Amino acid sequence: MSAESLRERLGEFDVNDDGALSLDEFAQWHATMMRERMVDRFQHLDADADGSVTPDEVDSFAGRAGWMLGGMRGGSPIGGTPDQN
Ligand SMILES: [Ca+2]
Ligand SMILES: [Ca+2]
Repeated sequence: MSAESLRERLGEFDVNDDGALSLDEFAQWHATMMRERMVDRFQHLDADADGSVTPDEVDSFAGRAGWMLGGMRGGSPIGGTPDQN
């Protein structure tokens, strides 16, 4: 995302049009950006795009990307002692 499009988006969330974002305005902007990222992540997880993420889809995504698992595979316990060889 370029700085220019960020500036444009800032304008969208500048509700009282004073040229700057108050905390409330920024919170709205931030929530929107987070939501976009969250939706993006959801769509990555939702392999068959049916609008719901099943445990199998999570497993398969984790297997593909090592997402949130630190790339662990097989029987390694999640959250166990770090294994850095
Ligand atoms: Ca404002
Ligand atoms: Ca699905």
